Amino acid sequence: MSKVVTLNEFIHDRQADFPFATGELSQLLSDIGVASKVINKEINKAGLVDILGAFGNTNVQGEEQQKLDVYADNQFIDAFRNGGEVCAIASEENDDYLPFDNEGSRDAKYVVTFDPLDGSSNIDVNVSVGTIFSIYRRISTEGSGKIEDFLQKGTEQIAAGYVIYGSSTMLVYTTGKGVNGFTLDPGIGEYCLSHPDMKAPDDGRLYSFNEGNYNTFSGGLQKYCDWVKEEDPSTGRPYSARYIASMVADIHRNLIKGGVFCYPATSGSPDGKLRLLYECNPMAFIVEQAGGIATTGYERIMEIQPTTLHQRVPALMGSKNMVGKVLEMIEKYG
Ligand code: P6P
Repeated sequence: MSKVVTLNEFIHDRQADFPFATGELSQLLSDIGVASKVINKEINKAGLVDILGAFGNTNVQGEEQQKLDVYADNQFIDAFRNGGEVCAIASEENDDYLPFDNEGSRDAKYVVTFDPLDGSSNIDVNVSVGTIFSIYRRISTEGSGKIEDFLQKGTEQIAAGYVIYGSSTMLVYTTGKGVNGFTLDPGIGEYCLSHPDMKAPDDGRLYSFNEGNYNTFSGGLQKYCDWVKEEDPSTGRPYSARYIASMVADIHRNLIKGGVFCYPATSGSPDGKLRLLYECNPMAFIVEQAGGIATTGYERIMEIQPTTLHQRVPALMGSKNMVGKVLEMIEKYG
């Protein structure tokens, strides 16, 4: 039986990947792991404890805040503030970024953007939800973090990852040297390396589109959604629709089995629904590091210059050849 490698052991072993590494990033990744384990416990008992139901507030997106959203947000904020590696955070649940002015954090070298609990409307129907995070090196030179620290292109990410709270709880991350997945072993309370060097298959048969928006898709996307339904055994068609309205779960499945995820501009979300800083960029970093493509349909997601914290972009990402086919249809039909 091969030796179990825990997340902390792996992070520590890979520290040498970073020239002049002084351990801060390792500590930060470890802090994220600990916070996610605390949140996982609450998610697993959500049906039992009266913490379901909307918190009553609405977040900057105008979405009702589920109590677990707020709980998860607070857990990560406390972990980052107390960990001493982060000088500021930006989160889906907070209208503005949050600078840390406590002694140990004010001069820290990293900022983190995160969605503490993506897909949280799925919690009370027991569908997988996720945490998504991006880590950047600050560019401001003194004091607490500043807005410019967050408005960096996705190509500047030092690390990115997600936690999927599903049939098992997994933490998947990249530091730009491949993607590795760790499954939480509840028996020992440790994330253990279960998916080393994850690679997205170049091809697949799963497509993740909310076809309820079909009528407002661009011509190219409508053509693709028609194309996947045609009978053609030589290309494995018809494909299978797999969409559970939880970005982390949909993309995680597609990374493993091969597939394409798309949340384009729609009449309800003319710029797309998903947020650039803490959903699309981190997931794009992971997908690209796993050998896939992550685009808006017109440009590489990680090349977009952010202008605001909560800006939305269209998202098309997954297996290289499947995304390529969608791009071909967009090129031809708009
Ligand atoms: P729709 C969840 O609310 C989320 O932000 C993503 O996780 C998911 O992919 C998308 O929205 C689902 O949106 O409009 O299809 O329900």
